[in-house]
Amino acid sequence: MKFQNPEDTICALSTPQGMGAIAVIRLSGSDTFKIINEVFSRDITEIPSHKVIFGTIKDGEEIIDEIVLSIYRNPNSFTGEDIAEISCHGSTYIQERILNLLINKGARLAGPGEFSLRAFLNGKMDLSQTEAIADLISSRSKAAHKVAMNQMRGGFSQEISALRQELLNFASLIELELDFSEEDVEFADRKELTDLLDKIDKKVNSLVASFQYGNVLKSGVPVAIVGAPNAGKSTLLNALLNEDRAIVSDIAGTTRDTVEDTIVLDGIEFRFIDTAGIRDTKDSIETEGIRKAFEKIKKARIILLLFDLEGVRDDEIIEQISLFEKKSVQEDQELICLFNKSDKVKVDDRVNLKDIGLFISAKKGEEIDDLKKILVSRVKSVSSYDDTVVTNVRHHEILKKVAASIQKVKDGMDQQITGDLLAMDIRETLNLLGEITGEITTDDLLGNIFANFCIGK
Ligand SMILES: Nc1nc2c(ncn2[C@@H]2O[C@H](COP(=O)(O)OP(=O)(O)OP(=O)(O)O)[C@@H](O)[C@H]2O)c(=O)[nH]1
Ligand SMILES: [Mg+2]
Repeated sequence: MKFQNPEDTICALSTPQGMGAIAVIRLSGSDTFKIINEVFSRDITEIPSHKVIFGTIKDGEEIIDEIVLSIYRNPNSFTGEDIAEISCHGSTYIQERILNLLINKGARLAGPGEFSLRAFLNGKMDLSQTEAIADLISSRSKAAHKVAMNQMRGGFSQEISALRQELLNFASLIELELDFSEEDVEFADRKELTDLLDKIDKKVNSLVASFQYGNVLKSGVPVAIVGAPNAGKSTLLNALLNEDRAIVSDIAGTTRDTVEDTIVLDGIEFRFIDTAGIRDTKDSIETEGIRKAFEKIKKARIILLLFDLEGVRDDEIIEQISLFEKKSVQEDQELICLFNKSDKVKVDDRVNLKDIGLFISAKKGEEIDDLKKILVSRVKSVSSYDDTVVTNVRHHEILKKVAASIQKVKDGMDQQITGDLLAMDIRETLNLLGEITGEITTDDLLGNIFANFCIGK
């Protein structure tokens, strides 16, 4: 991606598209105040930073709106540049008129994430903090909010930067040795370097592992509801969501496509996926539904395997569970067995099932609260969102490379490779760590990151 001129003064709507009570239009760059002075009813030249003033926006003699203007003078602003924020009435017509007016006076419409890009380029935030803004904006649960907030406030960056700094000190010492190569001196204590590498290795591996948890916190924990036709999967989905989301009927094969919806339990977002009942069928649409069901099972973090207690013996159920576990449950997935329609049978007789799952009545809503508690505890048992967790795919990919690169350095030490080769391998690790925080960047990297931002941020 080619960046547009960073010298331009940019403008964009920073509130959502469409009508609202108020809309905010943001302007950033060196011509900000000059442009504002041409369209605003008051001269703002003498108005200090961080002040809010009332006035009108005018196109020639025509008053477009009564607005409130917020002024931030560089370098004390989000982007580090002069910024003005126009809070106008949220009519789409007014928004359009004001934006057009600003563009006519010399501003340019901002690209996606261009305000954040400038904040990064002007040293207001590092790259991972800037990325956290996008996560913060899209957070929908307490957990997602908390990890994004921690990352935005620099918790994650500080850990990475601290590791990088320590390693950098070592790299410098080793490179210094190279300057004295004739004299056979060792400035960098190899034992200390090994300890440091072990420490970084441990930290990086725990961060890599935290992604599995971090990723579900951010995008919701996918929970697939599976089982034979008529087991009550759709009834269970409806009970969990507390609404009539999926069609329920006593006809086997009612659900053909997958039906998904989310709820937040104890601060964590869960995405439930109701699937087509699994059975042998000649119906081509149903077959496609079953194929989709298996696809969803593969991607789920938690699988709810549902059985109809009525008319099926315990040993049959147990056999089916073990078959399903072998065939369809991966190592990183959790399986929860549910025995449904407990209102229709004598549960006390089903002693063999007692310890391997939960008796529920989806229809009567019985034990659904217990199920919710189990779901939360299964997610929380993995980690806590108070720790630093990696939620960003890019960071995860880089950290995996860092782990491999550290291993290479360690191997090199074991094989007592020469200082110059060691220094090169350490440089590689340093560069990778630097890519997370943005100490090392390329236009391509920045282009990819900011292309996913919304315009106006
Ligand atoms: N008595 C009783 N009936 C239930 C219970 N749960 C579901 N049912 C009934 O079982 C039938 C099938 O329910 P569904 O939720 O449509 O079953 P499903 O697993 O989604 O079925 P398919 O979509 O065909 O795979 C309906 O008549 C439900 O009312 C329960 O806990 N108790
Ligand atoms: Mg169904």
